[in-house]
Amino acid sequence: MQINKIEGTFDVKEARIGIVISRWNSFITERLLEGAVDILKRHGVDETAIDAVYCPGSFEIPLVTAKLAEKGTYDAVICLGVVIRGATPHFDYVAGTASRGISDVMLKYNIPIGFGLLTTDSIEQAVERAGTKAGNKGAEAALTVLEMISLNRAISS
Ligand code: INI
Repeated sequence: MQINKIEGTFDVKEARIGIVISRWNSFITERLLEGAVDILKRHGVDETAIDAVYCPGSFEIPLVTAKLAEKGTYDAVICLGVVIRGATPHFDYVAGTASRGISDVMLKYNIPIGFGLLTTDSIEQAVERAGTKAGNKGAEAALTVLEMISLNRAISS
């Protein structure tokens, strides 16, 4: 085929990454952070180029993400949070507001954002997605932003 195929790689050396991490369910969000940082470092991102900013809960993630994005100094932001469904509609408000807010920031500031927000029915499901039998959602989000940084650069070049 003669088409021009443009795609990202995971080979992103020079990149400044902001990570927004919620303290709510911190025993799980800290595992997501470990997964994300591990992937970034193993793909050549310098530890000193990674800033982790802590916020109270997932509801606050969009505001902190917007603050980082508007600085214009980060190539991407990774959002890490865990919202576990309880018996009340509170879950839907927190998870829905956080998810929509994160994607709003991505489009408003035109910056790749890794969506590492776990929304699960139980703590067990969250643990499974934070470095045990179902992988690590923080690591997945980090891989995604590496590809998106590379893709953005390829499209712009
Ligand atoms: N925040 C979370 O990140 N996860 C949750 O599971 C959660 N629950 O269940 O309530 C949660 N609530 C706090 C919320 O994000 C805000 O910090 C709080 O409402 C203050 O604005």
